[in-house]
Amino acid sequence: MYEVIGHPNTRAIRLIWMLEELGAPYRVSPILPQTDEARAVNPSGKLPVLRDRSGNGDLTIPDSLAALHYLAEKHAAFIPDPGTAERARHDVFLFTILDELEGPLWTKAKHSFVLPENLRVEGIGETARKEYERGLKNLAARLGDTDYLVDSGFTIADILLGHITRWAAKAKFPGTADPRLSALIARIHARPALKAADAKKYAA
Ligand SMILES: N[C@@H](CCC(=O)N[C@@H](CS)C(=O)NCC(=O)O)C(=O)O
Repeated sequence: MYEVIGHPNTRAIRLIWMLEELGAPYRVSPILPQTDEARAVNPSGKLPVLRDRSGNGDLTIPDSLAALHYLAEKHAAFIPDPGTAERARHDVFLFTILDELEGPLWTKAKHSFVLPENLRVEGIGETARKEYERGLKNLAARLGDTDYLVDSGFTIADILLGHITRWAAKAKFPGTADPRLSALIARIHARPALKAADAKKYAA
């Protein structure tokens, strides 16, 4: 049984979505970042944390992308084999999405409500929006003619893109004008596992 520690309003939804895709048993502890409970499992107070007590030990993974990799490799699903061209292509998508799309979104969030007010830089949101827009254009230019980001099918890179684009819509960041990228995003958002993850409600 896995435990996802973190409210689904946070990046924890990535792990809940992945566990639904895998059909693996899990429970969610819907705690908020920077609470005593969060700091008890991750000294930085950041969430999510994945806990796996299914083996001999008690493994905690305090990062959503590390946890997605762990789950994908453990279940041999939703990630291309290591050392292959497909895996390299997958990892390019994953890391550039993290860098060029999540980076600006997180900058906007930090300067809107995460950082203490005296550390927030006014006007940085507009720079972040532009950077995000450029990241979307770069991503559209890299797309192949495939149903998901890589040829072998749905992967954790699609989960990352699906989560980030929903987050961007909430932050009122621009969508893409590229028809192939918007079709890909719609396909990712239509995954039944995401609907199942969304259907579960947790108190904050
Ligand atoms: N790279 C980490 C980032 C985790 C993170 O920053 N989570 C946010 C919530 S989605 C958080 O805990 N923010 C509180 C803070 O940064 O102090 C991951 O992907 O898990």
